[in-house]
Amino acid sequence: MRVPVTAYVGLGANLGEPAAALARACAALAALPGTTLAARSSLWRSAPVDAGGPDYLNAVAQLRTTLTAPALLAALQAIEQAGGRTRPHPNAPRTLDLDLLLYGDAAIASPRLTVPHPRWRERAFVLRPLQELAPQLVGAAMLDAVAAQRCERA
Ligand code: PH2
Ligand code: MG
Ligand code: MG
Repeated sequence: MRVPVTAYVGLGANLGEPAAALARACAALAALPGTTLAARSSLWRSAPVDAGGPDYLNAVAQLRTTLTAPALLAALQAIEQAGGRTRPHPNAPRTLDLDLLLYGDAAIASPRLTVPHPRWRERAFVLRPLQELAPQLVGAAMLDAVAAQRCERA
């Protein structure tokens, strides 16, 4: 048996019904094999970063999982597909985006997967919900650096 790993997943949506999409995605995460949904952040409303379109709803989920990181990534992509995700161009508005932010203390750089997520420290819509679940991972200086990004509890 593999030992469970604590992983953090960023959830986002800015098309369709974002709150419903995020709720369904959390249920799908909780139903993954070998996985429990340990905690879920509040919903945060955020201005699009490096992108256009409507405001996003964002959240972070904390998982305990025996899935490998590549298996978890594949599962996240399958949940995105089930949520109607299309990929017309990078950073296009989306009905559901699930990003693997952290997988234990693993550092992975493969063609398909980079963990920790390369931009997790730069984004208020990741740091603020993550701070609710794992304050030890989000220092005050990190939050100061993203203070100009509009991001408020929904
Ligand atoms: N996701 C992006 C690009 N920009 N902006 C916000 N506020 N929230 C997101 O989830 C987001 C974004 C690419 O995945
Ligand atoms: Mg993303
Ligand atoms: Mg993504």
